[in-house]
Amino acid sequence: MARILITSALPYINGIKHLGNLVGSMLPADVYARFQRQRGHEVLFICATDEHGTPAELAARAAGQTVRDYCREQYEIQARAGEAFGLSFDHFGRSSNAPNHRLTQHFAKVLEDKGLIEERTDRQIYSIDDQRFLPDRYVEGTCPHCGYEKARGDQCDNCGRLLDPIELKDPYSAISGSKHVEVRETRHLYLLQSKLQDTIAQWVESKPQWPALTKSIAKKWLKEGLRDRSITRDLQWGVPVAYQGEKRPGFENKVFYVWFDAPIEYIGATEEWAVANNEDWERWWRTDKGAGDVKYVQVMGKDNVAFHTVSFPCTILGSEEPWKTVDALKSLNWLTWYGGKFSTSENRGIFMDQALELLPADYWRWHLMANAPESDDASFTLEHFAGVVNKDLADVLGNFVNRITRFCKARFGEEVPGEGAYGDAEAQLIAELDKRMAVYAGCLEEMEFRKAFAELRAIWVAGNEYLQIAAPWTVIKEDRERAAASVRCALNLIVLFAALSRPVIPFTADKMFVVFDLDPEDAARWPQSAEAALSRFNGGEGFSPPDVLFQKIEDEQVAQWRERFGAA
Ligand code: B3M
Ligand code: ZN
Repeated sequence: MARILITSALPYINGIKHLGNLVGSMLPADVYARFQRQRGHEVLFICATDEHGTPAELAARAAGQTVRDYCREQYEIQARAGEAFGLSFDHFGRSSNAPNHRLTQHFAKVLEDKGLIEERTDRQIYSIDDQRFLPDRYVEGTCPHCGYEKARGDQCDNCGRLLDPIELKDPYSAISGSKHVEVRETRHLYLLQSKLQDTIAQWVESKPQWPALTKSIAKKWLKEGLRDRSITRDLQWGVPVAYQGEKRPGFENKVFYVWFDAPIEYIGATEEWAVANNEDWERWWRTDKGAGDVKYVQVMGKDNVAFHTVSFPCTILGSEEPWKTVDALKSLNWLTWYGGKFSTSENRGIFMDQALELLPADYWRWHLMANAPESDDASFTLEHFAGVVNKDLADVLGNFVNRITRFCKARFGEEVPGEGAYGDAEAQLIAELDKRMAVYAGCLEEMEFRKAFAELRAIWVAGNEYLQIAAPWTVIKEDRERAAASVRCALNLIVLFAALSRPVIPFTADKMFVVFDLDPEDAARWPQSAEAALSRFNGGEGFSPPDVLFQKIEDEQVAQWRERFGAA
């Protein structure tokens, strides 16, 4: 039994997440966590809301709330949505909680003691009307290189050049539009990442098993050379620049930069979990306290990879303390909404709470994971979604379960028939299943989700084909024993399918176990072989046919939803 720590990128607090966010980190992490639990490993699956930074302050202001109240409310909303989607976090924490404050301040102190932090004076744009400094994206203006008039402070979208906000011509506040801005001096803490270039390069080299997308992003940053980066901001809401309650002189009105504290919350949330459950968090995070044998897996969208392969490792490795670092890092591309961006403000796309008003979680979970944006960006369309649900879930899996349970009830009663013996057809099926199950488990282990779920679909199809050939509804007319054996085999298949499908469609899998009155936790233990799985029931076990497992999606529904969610 291995110990596996899994973290999903932390969803930002400002508003409920859309389907693209869901499949970009939380859902694949959940599927992997469920799979590893079923395999019998000790899993700790951690997530949290990422609550600091300018966007949270602005969203709170727009909502007419204090940022504290806003975050509390949004946290509850996201926690509920996650639960409704079956995201099986062992803990869903908050980066604004005390453990993260303490740990963030601890890391800053240690890094400073190692000579990796220094105070520097910056020149930044200050908005007099907004009464705040305008970092990064909060100032816009004319690009000094190409003359584009809506260049962002950190980058020009027209020519692609990276910018320093003070280079912009005719700068204005992206918050209020005000041009009443000036350059002011402000002091910040800088993390001297340039000094860690070799440390990080060596560490990245030591991870040959990282997937190509992850590795290429890390290498690109290393090649450009690590730049020192400011880790504080002129803001109220965040982790104070303090140590053991003492604010740093001159930093009374500053906090740590959100991207400095957010990854530390992986550790902070583990501590929250440990405190709530009387557990030990250090055995998951400190290699001197037993975390040496933990496998640590991170899952995130591609835009977060640099922060996890370079910035956060600078914090962790720079401390020279024995912290656990990531072993496997799964990164995903974008899911688009009809080829464009999901957008709350423009009412484009489906958000987590809305999705569940339309259909149960498993419909979405299956479609999103079976078509996960892995090798490339993927486009979500309602038409494709409906096609996949109708075919894979309703016609293939759902129909199999409903057809065989009803047939058995009608012809043999509500007990698994014990007559007849398995023959060639079953032997062939078992051979095919064994092969496919090995491929499937291997893909899940590697977090190759599209391939994994193509294989799972093939397993369901193999069951259908078997039933097609065995045709108990015809055979029963001449050979009742033969029909009984194939019905028994098919009923056993339902339990096997449930166990194999549970990582991705947990609610349905549990309904399938309930058909036979099995305890899901127990019945979902990962099947060792198809042969063993298909001889679970030998006859006499009771069952009751379930209601239709999956409803088909009608064309009119698709048309309605297109209208409602702004399909292009
Ligand atoms: N909150 C994801 C985002 O908002 C970001 C992830 C943090 S992971 C430590 O883009
Ligand atoms: Zn430009």
